[in-house]
Amino acid sequence: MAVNASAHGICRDCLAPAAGTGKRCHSCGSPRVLRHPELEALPLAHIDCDAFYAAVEKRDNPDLRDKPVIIGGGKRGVVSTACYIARIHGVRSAMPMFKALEACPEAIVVKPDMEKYVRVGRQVRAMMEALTPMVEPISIDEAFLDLAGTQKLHGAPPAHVLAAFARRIEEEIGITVSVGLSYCKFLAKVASDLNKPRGFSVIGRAEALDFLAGQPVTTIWGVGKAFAATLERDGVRMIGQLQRMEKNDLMRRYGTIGSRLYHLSRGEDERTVKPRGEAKSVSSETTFNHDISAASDLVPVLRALSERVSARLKKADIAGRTVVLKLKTADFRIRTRNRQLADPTRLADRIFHTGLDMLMRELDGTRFRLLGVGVSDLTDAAKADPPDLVDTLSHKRALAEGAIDSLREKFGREAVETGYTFGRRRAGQPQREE
Ligand code: TTP
Ligand code: MG
Ligand code: MG
Repeated sequence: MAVNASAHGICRDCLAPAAGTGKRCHSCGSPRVLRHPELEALPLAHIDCDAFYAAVEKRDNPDLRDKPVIIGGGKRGVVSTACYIARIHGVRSAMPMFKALEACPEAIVVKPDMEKYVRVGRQVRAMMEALTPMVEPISIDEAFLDLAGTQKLHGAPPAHVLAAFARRIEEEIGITVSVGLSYCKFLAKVASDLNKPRGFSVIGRAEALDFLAGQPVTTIWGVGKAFAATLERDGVRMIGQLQRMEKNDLMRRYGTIGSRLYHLSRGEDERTVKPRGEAKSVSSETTFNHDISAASDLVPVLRALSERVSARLKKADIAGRTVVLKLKTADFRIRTRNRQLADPTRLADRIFHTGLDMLMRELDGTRFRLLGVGVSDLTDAAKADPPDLVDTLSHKRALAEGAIDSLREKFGREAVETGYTFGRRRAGQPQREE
């Protein structure tokens, strides 16, 4: 969305430029006006969703909206997240559930639905990647974005693009985010935390030193409780104190982290935003409870693993051109075999049959402790499995796989089993993926 550039200000509700100094937006009257002298010069953002799991659950169940909500329970019996209403009562992430309920007895506890949160996290990320390819995901609900050089593309400076983004996340996904904008990663991250939820904080170059001086040392990335205690013993509690220390002195006292303290305390952070590298391969493997050597034991496992790989390829909308088989013998020797296909695939059937052909050549009574299969030479799914190259049989199978996938989506993985995996679920359960 193109947003009109303005002098140092924007309304975060209606996105109108906010010139002047008035407290409210002169277009819509909103008090959520963002102003900063460096607003149009700063490119580096950190975006973090607010009370992420809880926000997703509130979105999906409006009855929860005005209530204190805690996501957690399950095996570990701790709080994953608390909504901001529950936080008023002192509930925090990682708190034992019984303590949380002592603090806030009226809280509604919701079991986490990780699949859903991963899905929503991906949607948020996809919307970030529509702004710039320079997105570095940090966790399920946060990422750094470097918007330098995108002004021409967006017809607006980064701050305006980010305000429009935050609004769009609310409208289209139904949760809220907080944005931190600065000139480096360290301060962008610090900024995004300053006025959560629905925050948008800016730390400019001109104010960085003063701002940091008033912050505790724990604000610095990598300074946890233990190291903060060490610093405290040396009489250092605030970043301002670090700013007055010599680099040599800091390094002599604290080693390499001393150099980090020196630079970060002065707002110097050279780290760049690194988009997560494309995956080089998609594979799935399993280690057996007992070493096995018979085709009748290995083949169903290969089938299950091939389906797992195929499902992941389909989900990511990618395909692979080379099928890779991996075996580990009972005496821990690894064998890998590769075969290149005429064209990339994402079909379980093609992965399985290619893998099977390679597997059969390895079966000579050797006992194996691990079997894996995968694809490499990843490409866009658009080029995969051209119908004219796939023979009639596998074309039919492709259609059947599509049908099976949609049945599985409806009824779950266990509902639809192919002949090969039927009854072999335990042996074929993939354990590790990479
Ligand atoms: P955070 O971004 O750290 O927290 P949050 O989004 O819940 O709240 P905030 O508004 O302060 O950002 O973590 C993102 C999600 O990760 C969170 O919703 C739940 C999960 N999580 C845990 O499961 N355990 C934890 O201890 C933390 C910190 C997070
Ligand atoms: Mg968060
Ligand atoms: Mg987070």
